[in-house]
Amino acid sequence: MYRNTPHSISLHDYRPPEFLIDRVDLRFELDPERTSVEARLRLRRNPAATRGDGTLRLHGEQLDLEQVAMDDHPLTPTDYRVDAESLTLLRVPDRLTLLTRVRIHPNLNTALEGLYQSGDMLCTQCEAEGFRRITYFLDRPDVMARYGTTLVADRRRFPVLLSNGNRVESQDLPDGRHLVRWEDPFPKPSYLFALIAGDLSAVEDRFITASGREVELKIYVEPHNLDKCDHAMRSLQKAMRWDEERFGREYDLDVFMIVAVSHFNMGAMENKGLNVFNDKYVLARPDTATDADFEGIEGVIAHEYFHNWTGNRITCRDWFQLSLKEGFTVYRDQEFSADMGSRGVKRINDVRLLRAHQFPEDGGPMAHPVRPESYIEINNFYTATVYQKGAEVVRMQANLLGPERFRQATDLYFERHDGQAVTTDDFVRCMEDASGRDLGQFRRWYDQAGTPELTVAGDYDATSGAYTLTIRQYTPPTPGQVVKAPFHIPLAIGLLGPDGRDLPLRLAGEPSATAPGTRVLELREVEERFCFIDLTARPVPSLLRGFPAPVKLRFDYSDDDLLFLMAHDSDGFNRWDAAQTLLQRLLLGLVADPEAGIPEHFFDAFRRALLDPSSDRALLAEVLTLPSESYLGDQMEVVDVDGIHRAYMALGRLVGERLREDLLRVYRDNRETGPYAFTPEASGRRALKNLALGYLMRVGDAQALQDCQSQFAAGHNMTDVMAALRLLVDHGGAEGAQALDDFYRRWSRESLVLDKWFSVQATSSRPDTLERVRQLMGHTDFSLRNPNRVRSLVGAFCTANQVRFHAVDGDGYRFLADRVLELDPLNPQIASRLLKAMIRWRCFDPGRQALMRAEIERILASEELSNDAFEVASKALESR
Ligand code: 7MK
Ligand code: ZN
Repeated sequence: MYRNTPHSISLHDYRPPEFLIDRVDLRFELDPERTSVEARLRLRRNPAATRGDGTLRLHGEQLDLEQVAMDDHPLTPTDYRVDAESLTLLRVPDRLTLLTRVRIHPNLNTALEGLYQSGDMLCTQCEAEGFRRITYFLDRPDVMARYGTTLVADRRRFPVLLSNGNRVESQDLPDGRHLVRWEDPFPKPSYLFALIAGDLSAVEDRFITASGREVELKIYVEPHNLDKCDHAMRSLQKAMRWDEERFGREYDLDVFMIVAVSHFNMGAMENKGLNVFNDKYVLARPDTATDADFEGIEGVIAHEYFHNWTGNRITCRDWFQLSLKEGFTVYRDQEFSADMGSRGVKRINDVRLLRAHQFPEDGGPMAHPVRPESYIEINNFYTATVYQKGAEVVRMQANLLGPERFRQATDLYFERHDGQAVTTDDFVRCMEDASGRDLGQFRRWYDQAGTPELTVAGDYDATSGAYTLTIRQYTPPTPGQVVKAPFHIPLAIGLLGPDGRDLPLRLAGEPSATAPGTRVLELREVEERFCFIDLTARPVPSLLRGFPAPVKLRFDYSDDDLLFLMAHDSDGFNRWDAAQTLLQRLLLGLVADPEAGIPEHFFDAFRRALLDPSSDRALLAEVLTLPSESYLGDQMEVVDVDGIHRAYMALGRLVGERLREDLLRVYRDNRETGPYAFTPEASGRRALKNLALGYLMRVGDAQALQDCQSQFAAGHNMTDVMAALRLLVDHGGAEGAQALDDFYRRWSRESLVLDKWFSVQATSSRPDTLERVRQLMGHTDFSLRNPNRVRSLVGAFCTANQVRFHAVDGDGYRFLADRVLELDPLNPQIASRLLKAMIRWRCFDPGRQALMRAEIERILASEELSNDAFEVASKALESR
């Protein structure tokens, strides 16, 4: 062992809190160097808890304790104990008022947890366990209290003082200070507390709720960003309306505030009435933000807003239940975005993300169930499994129940549990109670880790006209869970006839067929058979339509089957999936044999798709996008880093060469004409055009280069500028350098745009990229203290540049380990996230394995490693 193994926390050890807190009154005297926090807690013994040893232990970290008083009597150090993590009162009555005063130091808080300084403002981040860095408290989500918060600060430096709830008082004080008091009428767990102090301006609007109440909406930003808030405000209003219509959820306070901050560990935070955002998910103007940024903002604004009901009004009993609020809220934001844009394209992108991040996580050393069993550091469990797979698990229940029943079930959930801290099991029980369905076996999705593999075989018997599907499910072992019980899996399928149309479906034993289209089969056993009858020819099965469950599918399709599905499947998702399977097959074929030819029918299909006048451009762009190099790696027994890169480049170039004329036409026909609009139609046009330009640039002809340069120079919008810049940087030479220079000169004062400048260089596949990244670490605009900047340079290089990060000499690994060791003392959350880039080290060849292992060991050997990084590094090395 390298260091004392930190304590691991288990779900089975959950006990209700011995004390409850009914009310908290906080008084902050704010100052970046030393802030004083006075807390008055009204506590009482929890009647539902078993009695402990008579002591009261409050969480608290990095607090300078100045005063403790119980029921207005000052305590002396013999009445309590203080250690690095807690304050323990030795003898306490059944009811008490506890007063503490502590000092904290926001300017020294580089971890960005608790109260910290971001630029000239002060802000908080308390989820999951940051509140204990602000004051002594029962910092656990099942302790819900009413909060009153008084903020005192210098009026000139901090004219705006915000906290949760409603502003109930504001007054000037002597010495240039002022005071603002906030009162939050809704009981909440401490992780939802927030405060903001700064010199901020607000964009204001309003919303009239379904029942006719007026809500004030405010987005607070630094004054120079006031012109980048329109899209966020419109997104918020859309989200509020949608939640009323789709889920019957109305907003409940008179004001809803969003604040954009530039130093933030995550995307955003749903603090009651005062959402705090990474400014990346607020600020957008057509010339500064891409379509992907606009989409991200709409989705994240909605996500945080939706938490008001799924998270805040109803919260988690403990952090093992994180997916109760996150899985459900992600499902809700996915559905919202599907309704705002193109449902089909949204589903494709969500599944792409799930496959790219969650599947590998589920197959790696940190695999965990949607409801984890144990953790060392909860911050390591804000994962693709809890979020994205959690959303899939909610989606499966919504699909199993159908829209009406699901709505009844969520109504029941909101009514039954309003104001409570509950579990994922409580959620499923509402699904059962409202529908009368038994979800006993379904619950395994919450407690078994791993991605089930469905192996499907189809057998057509021409004499009887029967087509039998045999389906086996198998879930590989995951750490600590070797044997898996079978899952309850909804499987939406259709059968295509020789003309490409859906066939009527009739299972043996059924009196008649269902109408042509999709049917949902429900799997429960390890192996099941479904025999379809009345078929006059061998059908082509369209399996997993719309991706009904987070599983992997194995079916022995021929190339012709895939081309057929790609052309005819009535399910848009499966048309895309067939194309991706085919592309993956071609690419892996090229990896195995670089001389393998590409069959002519592939180019024909590609061309037909490209020229189909009826097709939706956004969907088409998805169909014609090659699977990423890292995704291809995930499909191999041993990742062939360089082989994949060669194949990827070769196929891209071939497509460019063989379809040059058609691509050129598509490029020209879809160029920007009017002003920028963020609509599915317009962004689909841009996606397709830029995809075409990408293929053309691979060919390396002068025409494409010229088009690319003009697109960059025209600067219609950031989507087109970034697409061109990326291609020019990959092209290299004087053109690439010039574009980077121009871009820097134009945008060096817009921090979010500058992040793009860093990341476009970090993700270039040019051979000298790591050298360039190292240089950029020393750039005056680089800082390890800004998480967005770290992600845009270091994160982008290590997670979105497989061929360069995994360089055979191990230089990428050394670079990452050095950054992790440098960052860990400053910001363990960011360090630990970066470190996850090496967690799948066992998927590579022995040489790379040894190099990565050595770097992980070097990190683990560090004396002062955080729990965050320790957990990831030690789990990475655990024997299988
Ligand atoms: C999203 C928690 C927060 C990872 C992804 C988010 C976080 C981490 C936003 C922070 C959130 N509650 O709303 O889920
Ligand atoms: Zn969330």
